[in-house]
Amino acid sequence: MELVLIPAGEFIMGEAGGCLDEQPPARVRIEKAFWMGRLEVSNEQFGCFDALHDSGVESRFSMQFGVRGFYVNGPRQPVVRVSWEKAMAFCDWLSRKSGQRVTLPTEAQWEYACRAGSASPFYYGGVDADFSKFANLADITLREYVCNTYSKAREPWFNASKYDDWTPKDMRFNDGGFLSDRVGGYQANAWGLHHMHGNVAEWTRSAYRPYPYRDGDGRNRSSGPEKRVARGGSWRDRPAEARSAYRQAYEPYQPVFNVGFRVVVEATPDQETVLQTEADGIDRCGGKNVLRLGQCLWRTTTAADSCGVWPRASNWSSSPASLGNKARASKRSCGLTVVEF
Ligand SMILES: [Ca+2]
Ligand SMILES: [Ca+2]
Repeated sequence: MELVLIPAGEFIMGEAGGCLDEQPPARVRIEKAFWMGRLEVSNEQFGCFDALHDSGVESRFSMQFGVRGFYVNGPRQPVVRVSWEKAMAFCDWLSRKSGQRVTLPTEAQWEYACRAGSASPFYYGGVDADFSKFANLADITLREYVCNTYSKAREPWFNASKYDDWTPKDMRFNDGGFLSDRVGGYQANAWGLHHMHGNVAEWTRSAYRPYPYRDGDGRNRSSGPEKRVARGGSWRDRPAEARSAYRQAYEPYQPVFNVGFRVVVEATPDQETVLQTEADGIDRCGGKNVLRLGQCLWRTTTAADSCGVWPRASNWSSSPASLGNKARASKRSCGLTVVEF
C-alpha cells in the first residue's frame, strides 16, 4: 500500500455554488501533516483482512432474463460493498499489524487532500471540464452497460433503446473507464493522489453533520450510530456528484455498491519536519530512504518519476506548471511510502 505525505495547511472547505449541505464555505486548518493512500484500497489488500469479502456484481441491462453481470472483484479493483464499520475494522487491523495509527480520513482531511491547493470544483477545473484524463466518472463508456447478458465477453449493443440505455451519464466525454478501474492511466493531483474524483466513492471517518465543520465536536468519533460521509463520487456518477466538496451519507452498517475507502496514517513529528524542510525548497529528489518504524518496513522513495509536487507552505499552488518549468517542478517533492503487510 503506497502512501503520500500530505502537508499541514489551510483551505476553504465547501463550495459556494454547491449543495446546501456544503454551506457555508469556511476556512479549515489541517493542523498536522498526514500520510494518505495514493489509491483506494484494493480487493486484494482487503482480502488480507477478510478473505471472504465479496465486492459483488453489477447487473447488465437489456435482456429481460439476463444471467451474467459485471464483476467488480478483480484483485486490483477497489474494494466496494464494504460498510463504514468494516472499513474501520480494516484500519484497526492494519494498525495492529503495522504499529502505525491507521484510520479513515476526516472529511476535512479528505477534501483538503483532494483539492491539493485548488479552489475550483475539481482539482482540474469546473463541472464542464473534460475529465477524461483525470477521473473515471459516468461517461459515454457507460453505454456499454447494455449488452448481451448471456455472453462471457462484453458485447455492447450500441443501438440500444432509451428504455435499456437509461444510466445517467455525461455523453460529452470518454474517460475509458467502464466500472471501477485501477489502471486507467488517470493523472494524479498535485499531491500525487489518484482517483480522488470518481472510480469509487470513499468513506470518511466523519459523521454526517451540518457545517461549520469542527474536528473536535464529536463528528470524528470512531464509533456511533450516525450516518457517515462518503466523498468523491464514482464511475456511476456524473461530474456534479464527484466535486471536491460534494457530500453523500450512508448508514455505518450499510455496504454500498460504489463506495470503498482509502486510509490515512498519522505522520510522526520527524516526518513533518522533513516535509517542512522540503516545502522550504531543499531538493531531496533522487535519494532513497528506508525507515523502520515499529514492526513495519517503510520505504520512502524519492526517485524523480515518483515525486509529487510540494508547493511552498506559504504559497500554495494547484499545478506543477505554476511552480516553474517541468524540470524544476519535478525536483520538488517528495514523500512516497510503502507499507508492507
Ligand atoms: Ca467512466
Ligand atoms: Ca475515489
